[in-house]
Amino acid sequence: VFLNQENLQEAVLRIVNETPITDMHTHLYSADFQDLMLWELDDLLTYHYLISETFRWLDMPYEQFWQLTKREQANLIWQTLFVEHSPISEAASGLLTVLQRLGLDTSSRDLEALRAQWAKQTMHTHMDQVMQTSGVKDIVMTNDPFDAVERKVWLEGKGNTDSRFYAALRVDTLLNDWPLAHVELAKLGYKVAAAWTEDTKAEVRRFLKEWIVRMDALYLAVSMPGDFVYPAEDHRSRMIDEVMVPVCQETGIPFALMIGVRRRVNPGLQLAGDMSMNSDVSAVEALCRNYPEQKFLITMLARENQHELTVLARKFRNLMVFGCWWFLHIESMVEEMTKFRIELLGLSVIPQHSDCRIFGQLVYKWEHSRNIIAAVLLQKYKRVAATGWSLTEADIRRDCHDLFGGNFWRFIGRPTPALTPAL
Ligand code: RAT
Ligand code: ZN
Repeated sequence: VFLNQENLQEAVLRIVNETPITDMHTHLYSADFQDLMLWELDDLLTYHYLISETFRWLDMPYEQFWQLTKREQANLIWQTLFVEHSPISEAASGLLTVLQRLGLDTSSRDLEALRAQWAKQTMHTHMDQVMQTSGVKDIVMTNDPFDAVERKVWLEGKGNTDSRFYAALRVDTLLNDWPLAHVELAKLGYKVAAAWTEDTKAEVRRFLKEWIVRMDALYLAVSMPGDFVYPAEDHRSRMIDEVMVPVCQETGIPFALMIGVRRRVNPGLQLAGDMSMNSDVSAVEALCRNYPEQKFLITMLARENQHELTVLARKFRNLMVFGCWWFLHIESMVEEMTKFRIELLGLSVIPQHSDCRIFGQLVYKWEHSRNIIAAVLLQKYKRVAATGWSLTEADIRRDCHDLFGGNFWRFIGRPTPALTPAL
């Protein structure tokens, strides 16, 4: 069946909404991780994106806020961002999208009433409903073996019991805080020292390989400051060249770099105190050129870097651009970035990841982004249809499958899980 200008819109919107999503970078956890798995209404309200927005209006000293209980913080955030002002920012309106889609009464501004409605769910019914509503089928976590709470779960042989969740091995400590990393590794029984010796390198490689296997990690991941330079005569370059890339090659997994964060520009805000900064795209260029057999998943935080990064992906097939990260995960930026990425790369991108920290956020982050992606696709399809090119529903289905998961699984060299049983 060929689509025409009239029925194209209906078909694109329907198919985009039906396509199962792989969320390739989140901070969500499966139930195996117990207290790390955040899903309550107060968790949603105390999201660090909302905390920094709330402080725009508060006179309260930062320390006083952090001394409040989570419930008290949530009350304050609700009062400030939802009662005293209209909740129209991306993060605040997103919370309302979550409440609405989960069937809560958003016309009431009574937080206690909303809490009472929320309490009718259990964690497990909530997880199922959120995945159903958001269309997310597969969730990639962020897993850090330097986190003692998380490490315990993996060492008990748990962590991989829910097949909807996948691991990504986070290596920030090794790259960005070697003084801490070598001490921690020694405590864990690896024979490493501060000095960059052959023994130390071999032991860090052993550590990474053991954790990749234990987690069945899909990729290595790190977030880097904008002043990350590569190649350089420094710890990061040595760690990448002599430890991380060799381990990725040996185990056959990609390396994900999220570049352009300046941590704690305002330490008083804690997790909410990080800033974005411009990066040097030539670091990614050098990595892709030096290691043509190594796959790199790359996202950057500065809007200023996006176009150059997208052009770079035209030059290197081992570079996959992904997501609109953090401060770019807003309506205007998602639209702009999705458009020029598709204009420059066609369908060979991963347009979005959620970066969710609280489970219910999957609902809003994906609904907001999916609508924008659908609108961009529709515009592009209309243009080719106007030339007389015939488009079928199967074409659109294939394209959406690629954008919302297929490209990710193909790039990392694994079959798309959602399709495996049917094939
Ligand atoms: O988006 C976020 O929640 C940030 O705080 C970071 O976690 C960032 O996404 C990262 O993975 O470093
Ligand atoms: Zn993240």
